[in-house]
Order: sequence, then C-alpha cells, then structure tokens
Amino acid sequence: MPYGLSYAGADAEYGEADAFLFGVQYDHTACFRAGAREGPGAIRRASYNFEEFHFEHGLDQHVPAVFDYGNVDDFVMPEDMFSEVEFAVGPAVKDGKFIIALGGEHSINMPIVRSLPKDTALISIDAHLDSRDEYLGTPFSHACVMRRAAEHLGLDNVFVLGVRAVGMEELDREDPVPFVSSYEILEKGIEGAVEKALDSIRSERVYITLDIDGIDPAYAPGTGTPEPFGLLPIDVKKAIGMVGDRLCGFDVTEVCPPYDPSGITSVLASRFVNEALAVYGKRLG
Ligand SMILES: [Mn+2]
Repeated sequence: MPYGLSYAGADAEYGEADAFLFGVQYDHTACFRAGAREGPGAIRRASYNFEEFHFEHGLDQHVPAVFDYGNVDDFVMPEDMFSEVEFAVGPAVKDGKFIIALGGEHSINMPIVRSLPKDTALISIDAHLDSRDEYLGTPFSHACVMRRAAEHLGLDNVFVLGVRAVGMEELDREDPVPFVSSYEILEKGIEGAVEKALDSIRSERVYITLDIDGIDPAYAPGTGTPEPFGLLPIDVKKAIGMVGDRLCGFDVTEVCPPYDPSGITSVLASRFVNEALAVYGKRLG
C-alpha cells in the first residue's frame, strides 16, 4: 500500500501475492445515513486486533500472501467510482488473484462483478434483496446490486441469504432474485440455506458479497440501514466455510463507523475478511 495503514499481515508485493485486497471509500448513493466511506480505514485498523494464527484452520495468516493496493480514488458519480474499481481489480482478476474488497456502500460490488468472468456465481448476505431496476433515479444505487449482478452473471447465478426487508415490487415480477430469509435461517439453520444457494447457482466459482446489515444490528450496529432480526455472526462464518474451495473472492460493505463508537462492527468485518482468506488459504496447502 503506497501510503496509510495497510491491512494486518498484507505485506506481499503484487507479483508474489495470492490475494489482492483494496478499499473503496464510497457512500454517495446512501439513502438513510452515510459514513460507509470510513469503512476501509476502520476495517484495516481493526485487523490489528487478531492473532496471526487461525487456530481452528491450523493456518498462519501469511498464507495466503496478501497485497494491499490501498483505496481507489474517490469520486462522487457512481460511474466514475465504477471506472476506478474496474481499473484496480480488473488486472488482479486476470492474474488469478483471490479478491478482497473493503467498502464503502454495497454498490462497490457492481464494478467488481462486472470484472469477474461470467461463469462466476454471486452469493450475497444482506438484509435487503437489493434487486430494484433503479432506485432514487439511478440504476447504480446500493439498492440495485443484485439486479445488476443478475444482468452480468445470469439470474440463475445469483442468490441472497438473510433477507428480511423487501419491496413488494421486488417480488411481484417475473424474475425475482432468489433468496432465503433470515427468518427461515434462524428457524431451520444456515446449512440448509447455503445448500439451497449452492443448488440454485450454475457456476462452480463463487464470489461472496457481505452487506454487514445482513447480520443482526446487535452484532453490527455500525451500518447505514440497520434491520432487526438478522443473522448470527457464526452463521456467516459457517456459510463462508461451506462455499469452501469454490470461493474466488469476498467483499464486506456498508460498515459505517460513525454509528458505532464501540468499533465492534469493523472488528467483525475484519474477522470475516480473515475468514475468507483462511478458507482460501487452506486450499493453497
Ligand atoms: Mn443491505
């Protein structure tokens, strides 16, 4: 990383790195409360909380080797943010790196998905279905993430876990985005829900996008649009583990540090980044 604090343990040069990590300080389509632009910095600071040894995986944190690119330049218009993200992540995808992105609002996932091969599936963990054609006048709003992903990857290649806030117009259409609600997950367990997702998607490669509001606000209060009755953090850990060897990248979005003086939301986000890296690292051997 050229300046500022890099992610803990991310000391590899680009060429030798297995994983490519970058931040996007973007929250200009936030509709309720902004501040997710402070996410990347807070998540990097939180990353120094943890042991360098992932004991339950039997892995040291230097596996995989991680390169921290820093944050992309900030722009106001979503189209400009998209160009910056595609410029950063495109070469890393082509070079076969495992992708880690720190948001920023959920819309930062759109240009990442556009940079992925079309034979990649997207599993989202989110309180919201985010499947609108457009929202508040733009098709690039955080509320349209899954609709844009479905256009690129196919409706049979996207799935959302943890949904509990949906607009009627998102369901009352011919092509709703498939999902399992948080109510079903809390009642029947995460395992069946992840199995449904893996049965529903077409591609072998899976990218996971985590909107931190998918988790219950009791555990992740620092977010732009908190929604009660959410997932438990341990269920999200299990979901990442169940995707396992198929995982090709991960982002965590909508961490909004100004609404969480305890900083626990950033700590949790960083822990999920470490989990994704460890699940990837295990297959490097
Ligand atoms: Mn959400």
